Amino acid sequence: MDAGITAEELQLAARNHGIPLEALRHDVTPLGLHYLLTHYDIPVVDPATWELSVSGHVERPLTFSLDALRERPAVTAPVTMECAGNGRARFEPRPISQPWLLEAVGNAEWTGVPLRAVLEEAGVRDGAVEVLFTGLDRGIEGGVEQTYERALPLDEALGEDVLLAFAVNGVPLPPQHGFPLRLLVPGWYGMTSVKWLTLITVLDAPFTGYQNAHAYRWRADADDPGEPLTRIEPRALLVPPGIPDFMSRERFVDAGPVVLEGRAWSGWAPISDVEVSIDGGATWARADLEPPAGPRAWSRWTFQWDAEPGEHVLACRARDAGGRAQPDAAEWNVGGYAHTEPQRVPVTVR
Ligand SMILES: Nc1nc2c(c(=O)[nH]1)N[C@H]1C(S)=C(S)[C@@H](COP(=O)(O)O)O[C@H]1N2
Ligand SMILES: [Mo]
Repeated sequence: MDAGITAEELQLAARNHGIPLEALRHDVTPLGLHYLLTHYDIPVVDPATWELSVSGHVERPLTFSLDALRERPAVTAPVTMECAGNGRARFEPRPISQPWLLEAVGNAEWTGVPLRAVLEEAGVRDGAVEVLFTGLDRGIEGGVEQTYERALPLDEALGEDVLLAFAVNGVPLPPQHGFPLRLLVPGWYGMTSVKWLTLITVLDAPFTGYQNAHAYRWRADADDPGEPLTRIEPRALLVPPGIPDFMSRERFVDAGPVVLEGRAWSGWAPISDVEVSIDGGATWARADLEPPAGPRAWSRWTFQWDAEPGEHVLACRARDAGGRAQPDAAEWNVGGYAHTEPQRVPVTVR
């Protein structure tokens, strides 16, 4: 990573923490170890007066209290979430925003009401094209004052696994993850899953607000309108083995057999292969892959390494069943999104 990290980037990094990579060992990421990303301030919400309203291009506008939502049939699913900006700080030049290296990911068990049933109850009218999800948090971004809100194509909003989630890992959502209710769109990058949700508006024309029209697009340069980011690109991460040096976090491992382990995920298709390199990507060998806990959960993988004394650079990379794979070199883009170049972990074996 390039030097010269700014005080503004540090300010963001201190608010929005990532998963410590050793916590990839947990099948379900414990709360507090899951990554966090909040553009503005975390609101304090009174659950007694909070309401969800469903309106716009529908037959019957609806309003729900939190209790009314909790009484509906709910489902629980393990879902891997990742921020679209994961890897941003590895681009050169570094796009200035939340400076993630690799750690903007987590896999939690989310409980909520299927959005589809709520939209069916409201009766989506002919001509609807998108559904807009509005949170309670406000701020200024790119010079535009706004409430955090994002729209999703109607067919995606009607997807079977899309949830209005009120619990995570068996407890009510904590404030930082969107209390009392958030959208959860499994398989899509995190920006889609609007926290502190209070309005659902069915639209008969595409939404042109900031978070869809300007942010979260693959833009080659400032003049490029770009294409929207949608689903999560495949990625594998490994738990750095051995023990770290405090400052550099370089790893020290004793010679002999070492079981490397990690996780891999894709929002497009199930993970089909994970490969590991112990020579910095010159040669690759297949890791053993375990089945995921659910269709939208990450897959655990392991690799038997006979660690020989010396300096090594470990790396890993994933491919999904649709043929999407991590590139050797990520393509630079204005927002610094989807840097999925393989992770590299230098290790000294003693
Ligand atoms: N209302 C609201 N929803 C939001 C955000 C936000 O700032 N405000 N951040 C988004 C982004 S960019 C990500 S990556 C995820 C992060 O969710 P988490 O903090 O629960 O991990 O929430 C998304 N939903
Ligand atoms: Mo994000």
